[in-house]
Amino acid sequence: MNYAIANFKMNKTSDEVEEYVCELRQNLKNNVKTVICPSFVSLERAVKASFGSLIDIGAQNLFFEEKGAFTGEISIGMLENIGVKYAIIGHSERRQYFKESDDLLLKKVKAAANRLKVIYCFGETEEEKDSGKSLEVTFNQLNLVKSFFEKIILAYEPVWAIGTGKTANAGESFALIKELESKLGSLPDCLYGGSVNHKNAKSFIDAGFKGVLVGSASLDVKEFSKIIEEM
Ligand code: G2H
Repeated sequence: MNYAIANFKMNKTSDEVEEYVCELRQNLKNNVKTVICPSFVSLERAVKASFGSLIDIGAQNLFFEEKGAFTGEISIGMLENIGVKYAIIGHSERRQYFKESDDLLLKKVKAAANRLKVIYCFGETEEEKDSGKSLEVTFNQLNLVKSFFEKIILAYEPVWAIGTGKTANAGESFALIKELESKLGSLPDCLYGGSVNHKNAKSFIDAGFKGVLVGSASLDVKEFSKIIEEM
């Protein structure tokens, strides 16, 4: 089963998310696990709109504590309670703009792995790639969560390819995944993310990725439906 996961980032109101899910549910494929990750405030309506369809709903982030004085944070229990099934952890935008550290990401994965399906993102920056550090950086990012490999899925998102229109070469990217697999023993299902659209989605599946994590191109329901169709 391949995955098509939409990461809306900070886009779309709840009305727009509901309308999107209602349209998308007409255009699904049995062999593609489709997950929509809207903002926190739209999650509950997205779950309701997806009810009885093949779509699952995911959060873009979470906090590792269950409750308490953590102003502005959302717990796993709160997500479970409204029917959220997936959560993205470690997206490069969280690492870069919100300074999420390895220590924090590990706590999040540890807290969520038994309760939600975690999509753990990893990938090197352009600078790291240019200095020949892709393998070292991505190995360290994965090694951090190695003990949770049986419970999570991965998304390789080279930072230089995110929202830039520069797509990584599918074959070269999967070669890196193979190297990581041989260094780490085994790897969970790994998706590709970074400027995916309906024209390039299939190349990542053909190369060996188990699906795609789509940002900008997922915002248009017709384009995201075409991506699903291509897989
Ligand atoms: C990478 C991706 C989705 P985009 O962040 O997670 O976004 O497809 O816009 O590069």
